[in-house]
Amino acid sequence: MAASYCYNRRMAFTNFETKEINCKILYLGPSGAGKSSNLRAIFNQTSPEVKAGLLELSEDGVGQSVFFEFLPVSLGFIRNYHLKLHLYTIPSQTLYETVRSVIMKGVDGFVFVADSAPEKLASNVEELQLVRKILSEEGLVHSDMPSVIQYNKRDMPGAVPVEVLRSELNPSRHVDFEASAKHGMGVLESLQEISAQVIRRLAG
Ligand SMILES: Nc1nc2c(ncn2[C@@H]2O[C@H](COP(=O)(O)OP(=O)(O)OP(=O)(O)O)[C@@H](O)[C@H]2O)c(=O)[nH]1
Ligand SMILES: [Mg+2]
Repeated sequence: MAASYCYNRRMAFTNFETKEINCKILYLGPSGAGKSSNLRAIFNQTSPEVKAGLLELSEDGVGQSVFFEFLPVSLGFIRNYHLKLHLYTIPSQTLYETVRSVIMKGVDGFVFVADSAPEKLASNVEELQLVRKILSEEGLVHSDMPSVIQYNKRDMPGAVPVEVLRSELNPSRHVDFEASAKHGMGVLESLQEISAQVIRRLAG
């Protein structure tokens, strides 16, 4: 039987039979930075037609993510094709390196969620370096990919100034946003931007 789907880095995963274009977007960042809170805020803020359902594979549905979380979001139709975003979070523990490398496969773009707490500055930097290392193992380079850097927990007293976070984490000036995922702020902006970048890549 002839293959009815196609995957390459420019086209995401296109299934010609079901007329779907599936884009995979990862929410990455150090432990506790607010990756799950982003997905939860998207789930809460989008309309029932857009959200398909949040699959949380954590021990008890709250707290530290044990495995991964998955939220499919429909972006509507482009020339008869259903454009779907698949949002994933992965916990940062190295224990799940195998899971992480499987989920990394075929990534179209990512949102790096940084924690604005001063004591998390070093883990943000380390985690971003790790993300770049894993991407390079997949033959990918951060600067060539759709990406957003999100400075989360801006509501916290004592949050590291954005200029400091920017100089530590984003000297190349990828698109970045301030956010407070817990309060749903900056979350949809980050999602819209990463979606727009992925769509531009598909169209280009
Ligand atoms: N003050 C504040 N707290 C936040 C914000 N975002 C997340 N949190 C809190 O930070 C804690 C961790 O948030 P999660 O969303 O579970 O973080 P995570 O990145 O998914 O963590 P792991 O899955 O363990 O890697 C929770 O208690 C959240 O309520 C924020 O914007 N402001
Ligand atoms: Mg989590």
